[in-house]
Amino acid sequence: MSRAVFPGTFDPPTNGHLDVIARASAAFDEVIVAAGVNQAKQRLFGDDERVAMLTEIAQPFGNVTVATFEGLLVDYCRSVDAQVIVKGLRSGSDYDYELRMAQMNRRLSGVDTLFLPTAPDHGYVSSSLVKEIAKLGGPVDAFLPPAVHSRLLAKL
Ligand code: COD
Repeated sequence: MSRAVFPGTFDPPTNGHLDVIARASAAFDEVIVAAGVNQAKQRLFGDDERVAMLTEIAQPFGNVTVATFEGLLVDYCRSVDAQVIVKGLRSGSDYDYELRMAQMNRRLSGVDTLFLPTAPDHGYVSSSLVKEIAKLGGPVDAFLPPAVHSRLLAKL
C-alpha cells in the first residue's frame, strides 16, 4: 500500500493545490493532505478553517484524508507510515527551495519527495497573491475552489 503526504500551509487552498491533490490521488493508494500548524508564519485562516476548507475540497477523492501536523515533516511522515512526500513545482525558485528541503528530508529520514510540475493554468497561482488581490478588491474566483472563494470573501 503506497501512502503519500502532501504538506503545505494552505492559507488558503487554491486550484493549484487542488490539482496536486487530484493527481496525487490518482498516483497513490492513500494521500494525506497535511496542513502545518503553529509555525511562525502569520496566517489569514486559522488551523480549523484551513482543515475545513481542505476537507471540503478533498471530499470527492475517496483515498484522500486531511490532517494537521506540527514540528518536523519527516517525523509526521514516519508517524503515519508514509513513504513519499508530494510537492508541487511552479518555477525555478520553487525548485531551488524545494530541492534543498527534499534532500534534507531524505537525509534525515529516508523519506523521498515526488515533485509534480504545476498545470499551466495554475503556474502563477499562489495563496499569497490571491489574498493580496482579494484584499485590494480584485476578482479571485478563477483561482479558488468555490468553497474557498466564499470563505475568503466572508473573511475579508
Ligand atoms: N501549482 C502547483 N503546486 C502548488 C501551487 C500551484 N499553483 N501552489 C502551491 N503549490 C505547492 C507548493 O509548491 C508546495 O509544494 C505545496 O503546494 C504547498 O504550498 P503552500 O504554499 O501552501 O505551503 P508551504 O510551501 O508554505 O509549506 C511549507 C511546509 C509546511 C511544507 C514546510 O514549511 C515544512 O515542511 N514545514 C515543517 C517543518 C520542517 O520539517 N522543516 C524542515 C524542512 S527540511
